[in-house]
Parts: sequence; C-alpha cells; structure tokens
Amino acid sequence: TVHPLNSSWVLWFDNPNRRTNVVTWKDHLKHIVTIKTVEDFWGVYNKVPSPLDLPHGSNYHLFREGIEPMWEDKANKNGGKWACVFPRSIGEKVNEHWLHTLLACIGETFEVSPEVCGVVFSNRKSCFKINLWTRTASNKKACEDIGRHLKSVLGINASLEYVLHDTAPKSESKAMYTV
Ligand code: M7G
Repeated sequence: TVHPLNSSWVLWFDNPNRRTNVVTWKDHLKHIVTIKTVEDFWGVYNKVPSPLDLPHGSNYHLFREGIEPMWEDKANKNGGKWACVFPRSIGEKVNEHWLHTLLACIGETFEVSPEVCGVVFSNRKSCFKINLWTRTASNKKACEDIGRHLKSVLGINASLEYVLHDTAPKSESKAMYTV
C-alpha cells in the first residue's frame, strides 16, 4: 500500500558554480523528481546526497508541485522567507535539520500550510542555510505562526528573521518579522 501526501512536491537541485553554457540563473535549476507519496519521499531521500555532502554553492529546493523555486513565480512574488543560518561546525546535525524541515513540509504540520511554498537548503563555504518560503509576506499572523513552528521543528532558540525576496541590494535587506 502507498500513503499519498496531502499534496505533491518537487525536488530541485542547482549548482550555479558549475561551468555550463547556461544564460540565466533559472537554467541551472534541475527538476529532480516529483514526490506524491510517503514511499516516494523515503525512496528519494535515501538516494540523493545528504545536504552536508553537496558541493559548496549548491542548493536543494523542495517546492509544492506547480510552484517554481524562484522569486518570480506568482506564488512567491508577494512572499518572503524565514532565513536560518547555521555555522558549518554543526556538521551532520544539518542533515537532521533538513530532514525535519522536509517532514514538516510534506506532513503539512505548519498552522497555515498552504502559505508554505517550499524550502531551500544551501551549502555554502562559510555556512549552511535553510530558508522556508511563504506565499504572503503581508500575512503577519501566518508568517509568524510558520516561523515559530519552524523554530520548534529545528529545536533552536536563536531568533529567526523573515525577509522579503525582492529586497535586493542585500546590504539594505531588513527583517520584516522576527520570532
Ligand atoms: P542565493 O543562493 O539566494 O544567495 O542567490 P547566496 O549565493 O548568497 O547564498 C544567489 C544568486 O542567485 C542571486 O544573487 C541571484 O543572482 C540568483 N538567484 C537566486 N534565487 C533564489 C533567484 C531567483 O529566485 N530568481 C532569480 N532570477 N535569481 C535568483
């Protein structure tokens, strides 16, 4: 028997540092697999490299089917993200953080689950990042509920910041909410 998820999710990967002939950032994005059941999830999870083993500069993205993991997608363009940064010294613990975040997403355990568009893991030379993207930045209550739940999923006490996607120049980006 299979156990269908409430909704389908797509796992994407990108490694913008790889030298290729791509023209835009989007061309780096690779659709790996669509996950429709609990069994699909574990099959994929056990097959792909752990976050810790990804090349520096690369990212996993798990997004609801139908939402591309880009700011420009209509589901993301009015949204933002809860940004979690971890020192590389946490090592294997980051694999656990990522797994717990994935399970919270596919299990729809967030209070306002449809507000959750997807989640991104980034392996960087200096840190690891887990960013949870939500649909409606102006929905303070939903954003904060999701942020608080993410903190409990990760089991962290440090405060988390919610930032808009479109706050380019990075130096000027400012937290919209903090939990
Ligand atoms: P990042 O991976 O979010 O930051 O974006 P980091 O490498 O500092 O950890 C790196 C760069 O990728 C951005 O400056 C953009 O040029 C490009 N990029 C990332 N995202 C998520 C998007 C996106 O959604 N849309 C577009 N057009 N470019 C993006």
